[in-house]
Amino acid sequence: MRRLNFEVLTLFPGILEGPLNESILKRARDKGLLNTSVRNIRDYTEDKHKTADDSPYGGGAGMVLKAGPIFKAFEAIKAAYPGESFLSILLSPQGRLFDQQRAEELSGEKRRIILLCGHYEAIDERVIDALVDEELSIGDYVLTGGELAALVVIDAAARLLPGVLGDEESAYRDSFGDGLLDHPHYTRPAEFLGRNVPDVLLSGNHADIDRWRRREALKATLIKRPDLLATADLTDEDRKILEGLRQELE
Ligand code: 4GX
Repeated sequence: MRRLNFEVLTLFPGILEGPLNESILKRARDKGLLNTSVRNIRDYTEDKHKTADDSPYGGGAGMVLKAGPIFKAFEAIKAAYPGESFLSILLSPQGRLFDQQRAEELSGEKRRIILLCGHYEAIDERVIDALVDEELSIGDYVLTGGELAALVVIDAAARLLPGVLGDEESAYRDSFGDGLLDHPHYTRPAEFLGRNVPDVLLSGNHADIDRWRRREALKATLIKRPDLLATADLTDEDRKILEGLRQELE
């Protein structure tokens, strides 16, 4: 059985709690497919004020997450799983962009994955040098902390584990698997606000429906995210359809 093990290090464990205890992630945890442990970095401070951050050397505004407590937390994790190996990831806007390919790779990861969440502006560089294997960013924008990014990584990787999605849900697993955007979807009623469901979807002809969906996926990708076509899994037939769509859209 494939299984994912995450250790999350954060100053705000409560941010992770809700999302890990709802819906598909909750079910994956209950089934033993996803194992998550969330540790508070503050528990690894050693002074009486439980100081996790400090002002930056060289001056300037903002606070820097101290190295000491994070080193202690890593030691505690390693001591809790003797003989195991770990992959440590820092969530940061300086990281490589997280994408579906990295999600797929992580979903097959055998090592226990440590997700380090910085709050405040920064983290002491010696943590990155000595403890961090990889920096990942979930996008080119600035969050208040790494916790939401850690949840994104856990969510995207966990849903790719066999058994996490039910049969109904797993049909959607491949919607990005070929690198294309999804085709449009419709459900009852057949007419809504004067707009009709495309006839082909009511036809019962599954070959026609598959062709329509593929064409719509290609069309959506061509219009909304043409950059994805460079790396998408395309057949010769797909390329012909795209040529036709480009003509039509001119
Ligand atoms: N994708 N942030 C991390 C604090 C911080 C700064 C530098 C380590 C180094 C983000 C993102 C993100 C905001 C999380 C700054 N920690 N994380 N935080 N975008 O914006 O992952």
